[in-house]
Amino acid sequence: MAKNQLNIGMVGYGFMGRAHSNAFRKAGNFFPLDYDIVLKAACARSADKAQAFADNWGYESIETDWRKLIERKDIDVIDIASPNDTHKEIALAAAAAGKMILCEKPLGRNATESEEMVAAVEAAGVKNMVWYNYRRVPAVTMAKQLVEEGRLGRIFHYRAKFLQDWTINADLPQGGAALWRLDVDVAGSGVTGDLLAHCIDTAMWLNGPIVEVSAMTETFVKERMHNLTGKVEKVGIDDASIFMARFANGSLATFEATRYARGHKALYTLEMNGEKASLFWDLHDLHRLQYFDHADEGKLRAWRNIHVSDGDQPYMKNWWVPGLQIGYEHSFVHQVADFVTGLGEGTTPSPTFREALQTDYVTDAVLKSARERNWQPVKQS
Ligand code: SOE
Repeated sequence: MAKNQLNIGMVGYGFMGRAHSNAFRKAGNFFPLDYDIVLKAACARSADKAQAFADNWGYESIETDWRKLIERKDIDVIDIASPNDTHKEIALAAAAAGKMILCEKPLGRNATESEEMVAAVEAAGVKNMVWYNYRRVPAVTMAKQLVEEGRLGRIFHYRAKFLQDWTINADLPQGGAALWRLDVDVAGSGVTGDLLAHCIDTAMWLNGPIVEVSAMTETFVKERMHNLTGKVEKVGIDDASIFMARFANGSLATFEATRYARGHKALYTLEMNGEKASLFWDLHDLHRLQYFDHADEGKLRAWRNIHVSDGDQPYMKNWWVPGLQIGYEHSFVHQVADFVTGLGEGTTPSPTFREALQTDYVTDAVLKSARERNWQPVKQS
């Protein structure tokens, strides 16, 4: 029987445009979906760049103005994979046109923008989801299952880090296509919105709401040449951000992100310590979940190093034979598969814009706490 088509209109052609496009192409090969995903159009301001991207990934057509893309009747889903300063305007227009929307993280540059985006999709009643992809790394999804099964018991501690080292060079410019993450007007913030947002999303998914934070941030390189103006300009982003937090369930947390941890490229780690058990995950070893269960027999009690690659572990029955692992890009494939499966079943895909807004409430509170050097309550959505 012919399947319905789900036509994708992609805005953006960078790192995330590639990650999402790869996921759209692969999801139907590995997961039984009710829809055929069609890469209908790719949009970028430069026709050459849009065409090269479309040719590489198999998009049928291109647009050079996202407004035109949104007007097209043959587009069902607008995927926003362009820099953060474009998210709100595109999302508002796409919602008004009745399109489903997938948006790269963080949702807005700040919670005020995100609130408008949530109001727009909820008023329009359109499906919406934010690409917090790490939830769908099988080992992380399995951590969620273990927590939900009550295996950790009462949670005492949550600990997360996201460490990189790619901006240490003071001669690195800010701004422009490759370096907009360093330009505060485009990005909204530095590592708080870029890296800690991932840690916070996973943390609240696993351990519930964060209610208060106390933070410090630092900008180590204060001025950088701006690629668009050609002038040396003040750097407005946070290069490093560290905060303590209290969760609604009473557990205590520490979070750290930096782009100045020499030797670390994308070291995202998380750990939870509960009354009965603990777990630990490391993005550099992403198929493994470390698990310690105090109920194990004393003389054999130890951290288990679980290679999450078996058919009864999350997502893995759709991939290879047991023992063969998958990687970073598959977390995006899983997100597409879950989104499309949700459409068939009429369920709400997660994380929604509203859930991502809650992450932005935390990052806003972190930045405010760092500015004011005090504890900040976190607004609840
Ligand atoms: C930044 O270097 C970055 O690419 C983030 O923007 C992504 O969200 C993160 O997953 C990896 O690091």
